[in-house]
Amino acid sequence: METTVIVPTYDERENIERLVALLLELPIEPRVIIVDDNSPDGTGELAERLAGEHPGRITVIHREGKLGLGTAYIAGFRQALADGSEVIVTMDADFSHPPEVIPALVAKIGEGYALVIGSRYVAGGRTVGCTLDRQALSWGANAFTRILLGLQAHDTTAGFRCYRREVLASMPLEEIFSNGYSFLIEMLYKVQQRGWRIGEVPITFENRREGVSKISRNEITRAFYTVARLTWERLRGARQ
Ligand SMILES: Nc1nc2c(ncn2[C@@H]2O[C@H](COP(=O)(O)OP(=O)(O)OP(=O)(O)O)[C@@H](O)[C@H]2O)c(=O)[nH]1
Ligand SMILES: [Mg+2]
Repeated sequence: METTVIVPTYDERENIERLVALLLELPIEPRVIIVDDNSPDGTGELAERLAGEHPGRITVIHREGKLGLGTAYIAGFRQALADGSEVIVTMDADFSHPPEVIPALVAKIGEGYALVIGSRYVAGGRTVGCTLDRQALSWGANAFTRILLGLQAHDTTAGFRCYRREVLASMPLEEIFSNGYSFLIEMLYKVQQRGWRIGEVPITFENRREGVSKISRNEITRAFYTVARLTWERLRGARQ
């Protein structure tokens, strides 16, 4: 299956070259789309150089400034759909998401799943290198989100995902206005609501080693608002 891996980047100079090399070596021979938001550290120029070295395998989308992770995914989705990709993977550039798991995610799509999550919170999944309070925050946010929204997946904020083309083509991408973690939660909620089959594959999530975090406290607060908004939508839907 024609597979594309979307990697949003903001200041990932230390990571992107090594990550792209690993992706291009995968047996499933994916194409790569890098969505760079004019990173001050020159990640965009480095990505262009890599694209030049691997003609036809890497596309770089440059946006004028830091517009957020959600719209970066959407820009990547549109490009991958236009390119005719059948399977679309999203992952972080910072090696938190192990590239060697991608073939297993894609294989599960082949088994009939519409969305497959690289998951910390199923048997065999784990997190390494994170402080205990960050782990507790992530675990708590997941439990809270799952219960309120009735989500079946266990890792609801994971950015390591694999979508079947039809799922993305059927989603009202322009209506999803939340960003960052909120985008991931809203997307998962909408995919489940539409009755698509969702699977999970365990991963070892490693905390970022190079570069700095771009996810702010503000983003976490916004995710709570998104869960509240979707819960409200869900309750209203149930009453009608
Ligand atoms: N294009 C684009 N990419 C972004 C933006 N914000 C974050 N990213 C990228 O999205 C991925 C996830 O961001 P991270 O900073 O790793 O977020 P996180 O994993 O929650 O936090 P840490 O791992 O602690 O840094 C990385 O590849 C970032 O470079 C953005 O506004 N635009
Ligand atoms: Mg990260």
